[in-house]
Order: sequence, then structure tokens, then C-alpha cells
Amino acid sequence: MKTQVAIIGSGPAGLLLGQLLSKAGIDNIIIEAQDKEYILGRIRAGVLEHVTTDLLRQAGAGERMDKEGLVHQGFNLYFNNRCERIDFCKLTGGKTVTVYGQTELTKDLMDVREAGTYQTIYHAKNVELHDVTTNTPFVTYQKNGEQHRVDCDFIAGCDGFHGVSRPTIPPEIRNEYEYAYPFGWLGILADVPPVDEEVVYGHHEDGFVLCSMRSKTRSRYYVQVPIDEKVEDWSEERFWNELKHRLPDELAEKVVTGPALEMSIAPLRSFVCEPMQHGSLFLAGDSAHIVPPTGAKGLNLAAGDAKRLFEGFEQFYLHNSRASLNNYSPECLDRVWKAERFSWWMTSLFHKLDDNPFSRKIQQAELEYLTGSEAGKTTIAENFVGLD
Ligand code: FAS
Ligand code: PHB
Repeated sequence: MKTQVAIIGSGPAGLLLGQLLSKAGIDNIIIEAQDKEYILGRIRAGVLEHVTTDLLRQAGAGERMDKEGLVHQGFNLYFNNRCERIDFCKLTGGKTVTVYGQTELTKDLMDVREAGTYQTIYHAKNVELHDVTTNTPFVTYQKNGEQHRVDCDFIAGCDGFHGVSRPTIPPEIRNEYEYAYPFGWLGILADVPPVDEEVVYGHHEDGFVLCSMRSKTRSRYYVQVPIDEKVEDWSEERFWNELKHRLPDELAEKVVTGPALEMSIAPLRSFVCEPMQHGSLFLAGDSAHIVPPTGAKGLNLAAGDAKRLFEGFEQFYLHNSRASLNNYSPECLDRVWKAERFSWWMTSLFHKLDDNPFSRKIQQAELEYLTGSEAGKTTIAENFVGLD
């Protein structure tokens, strides 16, 4: 098989890049290790920045999001038994976010791809990248016991944190920066009405709590748990009780409980790989960087990489210039590190970091300062909606 761009991974980064390339008439193929059902079964992100929603529309996959997505103009911070609303729309000159699940976004992108020309190979095993420092790289994989080869001009490594692309960059060239948090998020998805119309971030002495949603009838809640916690040790009743315990009374009494559609624990990690390109290989999304979900940046960073990488390929194929591709990594990393900072900062601000009472007093003082200052509220707002 021959194509112009071989994309490894059919998550948001790979699908968005594939759709943008397809609409520009640039040949591409997606090679994916899992199957469609597995990918759609992963419950992940929920908050889309305006850059991401614009990109989904540009990719021709924004119709259902525009119908079903919930446009939010602010969110609420609970701490010291009081609520402070951050009106990020007012503070950022009109910018909003859209609550629309990653599962739905992924399904919409898969649907438009299936209606188009270019294929996705599911169940591709033992994927390997070859000759990435040449102009004739290729990908091999096995499917149904047969070995396959795809010759291409470029490889886009969109295969997530545990994929094969990042390790293809030689260790002597790769610089990896990592911080693993000593806690995780226990999340529940349930068909119950959300406790509030907007997302709620809570700082409680027993740990972080987050109230989000996927629609007006489907809620997504998280509580911070120790890193060695096992989801099987949490009954649904125990989850609902802990959630209400960490919320102020006026909110706790409004929580509607119900059976879990999904319950899982996600570890929290900050991670960046530099550079994000090596010869004809370009990393995009979680293959290059991971953020703790406290800043709702993971999916949005993946979309930003896909947009920037598409612009590079577009310049190369349609205008015969490699300059934009050559600048892909430094330009992405500038944006990535600012999102890493915000995600780390929001995590440090809202989570129980240790048992030292001093840590909690400092967090409370910082939250008091930030929410009592126009500059403080603006810095939260402009980072949450996404920096230009
Ligand atoms: P993805 O991991 O989504 O996709 C990579 C794809 O590559 C997968 O389909 C995988 O099967 C495939 N793949 C892997 N190895 C391969 C190989 N060798 N060959 C071929 N294919 C291969 N972000 C938020 O903003 N908010 C959240 O609340 C949030 N919650 C999360 C919870 C969890 C448990 C996880 C893991 C992540 C969460 N994220 C969240 C971040 C998440 O949304 C990612 O940022 C987003 O999925 C990134 O998309 P991709 O880069 O496309 O990577
Ligand atoms: C979600 O809706 O899943 C969500 C919302 C905000 C976050 C993280 C996750 O910061």
C-alpha cells in the first residue's frame, strides 16, 4: 500500500488530522491497534475549547456537536464552604467552552471518515515504523496473521502515551519531562441530571471533587483517590456518599444518584517529550504529552497539534514548502508547556497534596486571592478557555 501520510492511532488526534487531510485531498490512512467499539468505550474528556469546536466544524464533523453540545460561559469553584463563579465569557471578551463528550466527538469523526474515501485499518498488531529519518519511511503491521506494509512520505504518531511512535525517536535524541501525581481520579458516568448547569471544581479537606456532565440528563463526577486505590473497592453507594461529603450542603442535597454506566480510576501525570518530530515522523496528542485532566486540556492539546500538523502538510503538498513542518515541534511545544503549567497549577490548587495543614492553608489563601482579584479571575479564565 502507498499513501502520503500514514497516521498511527484513531483517537481524537489521528481522526481530526485524517479528516483535515482528507478534506484537502491529501492521501492518508489510519492504522489503529484496537477496534471501533473499544475506542468508543473509553470515557474521557468532556470540555472543548473554541479552537477544538471550530476544528470539528472545519473537519465537517461539527453538526451533532452544535445541536447537542452545551455551551458554557463560566464555571464554579467551591472552597472554604463558599462558591465563586468564574465568568470566563465576560473575562475573556466573549469566549466560551462546549461540553461534549470525547466519545461523541470520536464517533462523529469516525462517521465522517467512513462516509469518505480514506480507510482506517483496525486491529493492526505489531505496528512498527521504519526509515523515519529518510524521505521514504514505511509502516509495517500484522492483521489476520498477515504482514502488511504501507509506504508513505510522512508518519503522524497519534497513538497515545503507550503507543509505538514516541519510542521510535532514539533515546539519545528524546528529552522526556515527567511528574507523576500521588493520587488519581475515580470517575463515574450516570444517566442522572447534573447537580449544576455548569462545571463545579471543589477543594475539600478530604480531596478534590469535580461535577461535570455530558448532557442535561447524563452526569460525569470525579473524586480524588490515593494512587493505589482499586475501583473494585468502591461501591456506587460509597462513591455517591463521598461525592456528597465533599460538596457544600446546598449542592450535596441536589445530587441525584443512579446506577453507574461506567466507573474507573485515571492516574494523573504531567509529561512532555521533546522534540515532537524526528525526520519524517511527527508526534501529535498524548503520544507527545500528557496533562492531569484538572485543566481540561488533554483533548484540546491533541486537537491543537492536529491543526498545526495539518497546516504543515498543507504547506508541503499544496505550496511545496517544508518550512511550516520544520517549525512544527517548537511551535507546538510553546503551546503545550503553557497548558502543562495551567494543568499542573489547577491540580496543585485543588487537590489534597499531603497531610500538612500548612499546604491546605496556602491553597485556601491562593483561592481567596485569585477569586478576590479581577487579575486572578482573568488568569484562570483565559487559560481555561484556551490561550490564543
Ligand atoms: P488517544 O490515546 O485518545 O488515542 C490513541 C489511539 O492510538 C488509541 O485509539 C489507541 O488504541 C491507538 N494506539 C495505541 N498504540 C498503538 C499502536 N502501537 N498502533 C496503532 N494504534 C495504537 N482529557 C481531558 O481533557 N479531560 C479529561 O477528563 C480526560 N480524562 C482522561 C481519562 C483517561 C483514563 C485518559 C487515559 C485520558 C483522559 N484525558 C482527558 C486525556 C484524553 O482525552 C487525551 O488527551 C486524548 O484521548 C488524546 O487523544 P489522542 O492523542 O488521539 O490519544
Ligand atoms: C469532564 O467533563 O470529563 C471534565 C470536565 C472538566 C475537567 C476534566 C474533565 O477539568
